[in-house]
Amino acid sequence: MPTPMEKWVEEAAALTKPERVQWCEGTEGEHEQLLKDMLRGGNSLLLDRKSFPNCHLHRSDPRDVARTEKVTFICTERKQDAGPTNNWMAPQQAKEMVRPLLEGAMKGRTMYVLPYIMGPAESPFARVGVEVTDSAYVAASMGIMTRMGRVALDRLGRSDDFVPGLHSNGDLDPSHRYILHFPEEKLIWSVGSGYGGNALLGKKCFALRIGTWMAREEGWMAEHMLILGLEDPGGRVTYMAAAFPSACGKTNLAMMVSALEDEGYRVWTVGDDIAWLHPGPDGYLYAVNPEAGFFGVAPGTNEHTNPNVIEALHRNTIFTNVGLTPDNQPWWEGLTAQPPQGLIDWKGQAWLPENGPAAHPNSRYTVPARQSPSISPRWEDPAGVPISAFIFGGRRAKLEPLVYEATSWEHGVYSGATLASETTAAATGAVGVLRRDPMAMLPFCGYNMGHYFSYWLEMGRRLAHPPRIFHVNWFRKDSEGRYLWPGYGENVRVLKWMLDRISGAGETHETPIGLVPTPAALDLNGLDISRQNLEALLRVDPADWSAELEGVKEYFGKFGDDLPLELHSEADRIGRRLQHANVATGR
Ligand code: OXD
Ligand code: MN
Repeated sequence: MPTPMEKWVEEAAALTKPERVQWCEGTEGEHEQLLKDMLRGGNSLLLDRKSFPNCHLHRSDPRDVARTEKVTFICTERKQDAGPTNNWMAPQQAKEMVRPLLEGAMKGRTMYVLPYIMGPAESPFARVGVEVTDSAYVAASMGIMTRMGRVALDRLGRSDDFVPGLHSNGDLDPSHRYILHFPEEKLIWSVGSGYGGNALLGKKCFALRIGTWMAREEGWMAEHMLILGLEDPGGRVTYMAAAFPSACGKTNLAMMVSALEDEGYRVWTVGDDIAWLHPGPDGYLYAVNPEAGFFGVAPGTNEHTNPNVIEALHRNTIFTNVGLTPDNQPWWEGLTAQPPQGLIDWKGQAWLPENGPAAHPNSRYTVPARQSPSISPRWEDPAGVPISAFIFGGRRAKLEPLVYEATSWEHGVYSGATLASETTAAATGAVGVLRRDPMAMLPFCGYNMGHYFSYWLEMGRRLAHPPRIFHVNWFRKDSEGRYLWPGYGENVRVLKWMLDRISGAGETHETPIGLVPTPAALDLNGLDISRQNLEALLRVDPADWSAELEGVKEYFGKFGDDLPLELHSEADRIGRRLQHANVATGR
């Protein structure tokens, strides 16, 4: 008797008609073979064996370089369950529309069957998925990003508790591209894109979109959050999880080399993109990282911004859409101050600066997490790590102070729900436009976001020790457009203030939007920052915030009755405080 997984794979093969089917076991030899298949595909090459052993460069179709939110759908029976922030189609209609694109799509190709686990293999919080794909690049990447192969089959046995995902590159024509989620039956279909976020189905599709749905049904949380441990001079490690929109520095923060290392503050990486959080019997939330690798943005990464990842990605790494030096090493903007001579660009052409950057702005590295020198000894702890703080952050040139703390769980949920950020290259569309990205989950929440806010509020009530909630902005600029805060390893100074707050210390100044540190409460030892810049960084301008509040209220209108009343009350409370402050400053 075939297992439920075997049965599903047979059906997928009957639909897509591959020439051959390869079940992946997850061995090293097999990984090598997948990389060879990828090389045979013609869009990949082996990098310099000496300086980058076992590293590959993959060039994708130039029309397929980022997540495509316009063709990403949540397919639920009722439109309201997908909510106003998701594209919606009824499941039947979606399947009828997309099935013809999958029929025979794998003719002449190999179907790789990738059973995988999201989460540490031994963890009660881990879940099994299976992806079938006709892309060797996807198969090799899934081998890095998940626990893939026999380990998943052993965990699953004959159970039907797995999330199936059908992926085909199709013809890569953007007009034939669909990323469909069927949360009611926990199924994923993705066709027409080989890009990571669209094609590595364990990541955004399962761990977030289907994950949020499962989490609400089962009483846990699936979030777009890094997880880090901050070690203090006494050796105690406090864990924090942070949600920033795509390409806003989650990986760099999670892997930071602390500027306060001499004082004994050190950062340990548990995860860089996704957190699955479960309430523990002691009333704390426990986080596991469902992934096994980092799929990070390359441009801007260097010895200063992320020395740990630079060390990690010198072996066993797949680079996607980066530039290439004449001696076969990867290169991207920001890696070195000057581009080397004789560069090949991400499309495989001799690089001409007038044609744009050598590396695509959303070019990536895919690297095993265990290779980071900063990897936490607890990153695979089956029980997860207890979370003491949630941090929300966006990319805002103006308005948002460097950091503030919410005064209550409800206020913290409000600060997450109103998160806004300037858009980046991680998704197709204009870059640098301000958009609301609640909890950094706008592209990833698998159900009605209004209901998701309610669920957040409910979790706060359920937890005896909910994490404290903070909001950060590393990206505030002065009137000349220069960043006010140095960022990267210096961000530990802000984390240290959070640690002080968690332990009941850390001086604050109360503002209408929350608790901002007094300048003296930040450890600025050894940092050259002017008093003026510091004040500008911590400033809360009541008039600017009043304008922001109008934008928030308009945004809230989008959710109608699905928006929890608590969030309206928070907006009113902040409005009243801003009014007082405006009167006090005579505006
Ligand atoms: C990612 C993203 O790749 O958020 O992590 O786009
Ligand atoms: Mn992400």
